[in-house]
Amino acid sequence: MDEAEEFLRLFHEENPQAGPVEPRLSAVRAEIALRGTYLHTPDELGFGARVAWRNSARCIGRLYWRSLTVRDLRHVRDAADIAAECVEHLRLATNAGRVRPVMTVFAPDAPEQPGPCIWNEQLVRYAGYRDAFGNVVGDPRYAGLTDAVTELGWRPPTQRSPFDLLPLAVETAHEGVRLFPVPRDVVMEVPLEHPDLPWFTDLSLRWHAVPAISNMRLSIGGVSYPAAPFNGWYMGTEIGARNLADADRYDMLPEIGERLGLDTSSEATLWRDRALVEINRAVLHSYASAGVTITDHHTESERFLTHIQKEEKAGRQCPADWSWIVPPMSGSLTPVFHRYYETQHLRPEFVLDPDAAQ
Ligand code: HEM
Ligand code: NRG
Repeated sequence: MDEAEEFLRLFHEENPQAGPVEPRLSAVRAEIALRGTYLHTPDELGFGARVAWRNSARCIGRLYWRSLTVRDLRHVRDAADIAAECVEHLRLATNAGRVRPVMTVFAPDAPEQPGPCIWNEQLVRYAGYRDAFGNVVGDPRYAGLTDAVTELGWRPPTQRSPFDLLPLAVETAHEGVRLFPVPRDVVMEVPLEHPDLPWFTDLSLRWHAVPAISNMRLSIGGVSYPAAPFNGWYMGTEIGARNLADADRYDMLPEIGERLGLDTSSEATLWRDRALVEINRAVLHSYASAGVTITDHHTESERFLTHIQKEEKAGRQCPADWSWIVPPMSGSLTPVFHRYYETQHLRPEFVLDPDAAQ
């Protein structure tokens, strides 16, 4: 009830057209006394979802927080329906390349009735196949999830590739965990090419268009929505400086350094840094020429500072976590590097539960 009251006061304060908060507070008090929980109105849900984004201290993309489309699917409880609506989410979000920020909210937790949850960290993830020597084909980050879904009966394609789509693992209290393939045709992908290095296509790299996080719980006014996948669009460095570059992910820098003819015999030649720039150029160039929305870390850093200014003008502090906001390459070239941030924790929020699978 304390969290409900805090949230409802915020909602009525920021939405004067919703009228005074007191009648709503008494109604919610009575509902909680009766059922142990309460139902958000569609407006409360939409506001709660947008403010959870606004409060995400790790997110540099928050300038657009008001533009989130919220799909109210709280009545959807069966695994097959959840999987089908996740596929529809991808379709709506992809929008033929003009990516739209979307969130789909499934049934909340209630007393004696936990809501559904999605095991996958994102709706689109690539399998990681571990061999007997510990080498991985694909994305090593998802070797554990790949093992888990294989155990549950998933059959990988006969020709395994580094970019095979994992099925969705949807868990409900009444069905246990069930697997559903994500159809290839709803997953837009971008083959990577470099603006002036023709050999880059020989690497056969690609990435998916839409990052849709699906394992974070949405917490609004004391109510938990364990399945509430959301997406925006990519910032290039997420793909070029982390997913394809990290030594424990696709680890592409050594090969790109070799192909560039760099002297890789000493760290001091900065061959890694040079290879990193080229792979990031390839990511931004390829998405742009495929007509898929993407942003670069310079532009997005500027926008984030604009966002902080707007928030302060509106009388709010904007919590931010320096270690997540500063991009993973060329940090000091971006204005977000050169300052401190408020770090207080605000609700509504997205929460990553400790037992979330990857
Ligand atoms: C994290 C960018 C939209 C919520 C991040 C990160 C980036 C980013 C670069 C850091 C990711 C990392 O280092 O792995 C963007 C951009 C968006 C966008 C460019 C374009 C519109 C959204 C939306 C939501 C959201 C729509 C929710 C409604 C979050 C959250 C995190 C995050 C909760 C932290 C994830 C975690 O803890 O792992 N975002 N974002 N973002 N973003 Fe955004
Ligand atoms: N780094 C992760 C995605 C994390 C969230 N990033 C976003 N979110 N852009 C990756 O897949 O590389 N978003 O909602 O747009």
